[in-house]
Amino acid sequence: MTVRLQHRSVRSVALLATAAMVAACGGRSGAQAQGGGAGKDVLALMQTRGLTEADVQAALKTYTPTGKHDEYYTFASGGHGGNVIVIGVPSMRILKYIGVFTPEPWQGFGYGDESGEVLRQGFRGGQEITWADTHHPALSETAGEYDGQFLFINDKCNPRVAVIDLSDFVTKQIVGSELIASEHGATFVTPNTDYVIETSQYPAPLGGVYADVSEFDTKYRGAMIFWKFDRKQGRIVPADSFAIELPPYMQDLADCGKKVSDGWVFCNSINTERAYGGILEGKPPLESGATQNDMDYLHCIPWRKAEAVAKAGKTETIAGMRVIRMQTAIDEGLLAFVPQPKSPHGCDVTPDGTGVVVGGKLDTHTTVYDILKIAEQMEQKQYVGKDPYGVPILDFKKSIFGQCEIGLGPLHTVFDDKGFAYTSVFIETVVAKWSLKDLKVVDKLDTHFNIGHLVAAEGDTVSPDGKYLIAMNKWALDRFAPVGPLLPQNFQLVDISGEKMTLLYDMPLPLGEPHNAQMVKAGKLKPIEVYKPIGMNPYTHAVDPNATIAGKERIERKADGVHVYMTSVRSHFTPDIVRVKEGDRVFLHVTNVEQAKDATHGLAIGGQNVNVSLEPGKHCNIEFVANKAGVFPFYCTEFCSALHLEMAGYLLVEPK
Ligand code: CUK
Ligand code: CUA
Repeated sequence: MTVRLQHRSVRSVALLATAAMVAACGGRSGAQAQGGGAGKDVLALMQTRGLTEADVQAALKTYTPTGKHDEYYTFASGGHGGNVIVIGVPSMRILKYIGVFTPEPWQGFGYGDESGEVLRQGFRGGQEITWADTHHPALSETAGEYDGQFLFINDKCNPRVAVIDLSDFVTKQIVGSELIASEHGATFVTPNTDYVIETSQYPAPLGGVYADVSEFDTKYRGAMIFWKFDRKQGRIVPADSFAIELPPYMQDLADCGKKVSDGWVFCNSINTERAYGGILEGKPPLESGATQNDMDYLHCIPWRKAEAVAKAGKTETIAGMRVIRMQTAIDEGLLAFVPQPKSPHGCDVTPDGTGVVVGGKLDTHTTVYDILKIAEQMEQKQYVGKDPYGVPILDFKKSIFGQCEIGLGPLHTVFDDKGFAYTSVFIETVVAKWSLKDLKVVDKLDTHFNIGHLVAAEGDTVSPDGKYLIAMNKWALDRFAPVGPLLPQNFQLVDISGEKMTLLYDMPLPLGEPHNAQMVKAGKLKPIEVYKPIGMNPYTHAVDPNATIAGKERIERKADGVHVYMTSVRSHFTPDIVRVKEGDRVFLHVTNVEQAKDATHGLAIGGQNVNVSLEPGKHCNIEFVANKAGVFPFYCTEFCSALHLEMAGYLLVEPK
């Protein structure tokens, strides 16, 4: 296909290209003259490749020359890939995959050392689980601003929450409670990251016990868990965490109040009909049972009050979790509902903290709830009714700012620095930009194709940046070269700095449906370059008691097995011959004694499913049973030096 450019357009492109070349040359002598020639080359290139002026502008806005870093990090959930993907913006270059709930071979995550312990923390009821359906990553916040220290992410399928330390981009902890059987409204943090919120989705009897689904109304329940976060330790403290029991609706998404609404948390819900399917038992399918009501309920919870109630001991312990029972929550004024139109989705608090925006999958509006009005009515107990469980209901009209007529199927909303909101509209497949002041749509941008979440630069904090937005679309259909029936997802980078949104870049994401992401200023993160001092264990944040000092390498036979104290340095392991007997338990205490930034080694042992990553200064403890006699070469997996292939040794397992 040839693209014919209008004369005027050709000239302006030439000018644009020239300007870009001149700028790129940094005004060095001769740049002007070179620029003219380059402009002509650029034009020829455009014509050969069939690029428009808009294409070139988009390219210039995203292209990041070698050696230049991106302005933002985006942390995207890997969906049912169970991991986190780190992406640079505006280049949309993938910077890292972080293994979270799923083993990640490149990082040696889950292949023999303590990282396996982290994965094991996430097993449920003795069941080994090595995948997850990650949905909503949340960056830690201080006073409602991202502080660049931690990232949390949830698993919808096996209700769990993971803690990732952004000093080394490593998953440090997984917590889960058998109080609930699935979740969705996670992870969302309070403005100072006191708590990480996790809310159930599909109701089930609390605590993992059995009750037939016919007892749905009486025995099935939902719950919101408040995981206490200890920032100093960088860990969630389950013993200090608590939950609130909720009616058996499908609690969906949550968000915490901020500024004027600090101390509140909101959660939308679906299926207040309490349908539970039963197609072969003569009942309507779940989806039609769950869409009978015109209104579901926004859950409004003053969490600071709830925290005080939990501290006062008005809880019952279920599956090891302190639970504020539903009746206590009602009696203490911890829970009220406001009606929400038609299969609501999304729950996003505005940057100033006065409103919470909710979409509706079968609605054409976004509704902006007025948090202060809600708080006031709850304070004065101005209720218009009760749900079947006695939870008070507020008047819809008296609880909202208003509604924005937006298009069919609004989902999620993020914000910019100029008072605009951006909502993903699923059925219409657009991003709708609308004014928070007068609730009017000012622009729409087509996405390719089914948009789910969207993320804007610092777009869910108290001070969004504007600039960039990524539409996270499910299934790319025709945007990329075909790769078989399972389609990649499509992240579309959008420039939101001007009045009109402009599409800049399509990035295929060959992983699970990614749901949500967070976009943070790159400068806020201060990752370490090497582990210091030598012998640091990333999982204890301390020099490991078994750290091996260069020159003190040794092999010791102890009561529990053979302990090998090993070091790695370019280009050898010491010791490089390890002799054990068939059936021995083997402990490898390996320290990478290097401190140069790129001196990473890996240690892989044939036949043992052992593969660890040894970043400079890192120590790890590997444990396995040598249950098969034979000769097992081990070697370094990182091309660390010219003699990397020679960085190897033998594990000799002598027959009994
Ligand atoms: S849900 Cu995925 S598009 Cu899990 Cu946040 Cu709305
Ligand atoms: Cu060390 Cu290759």
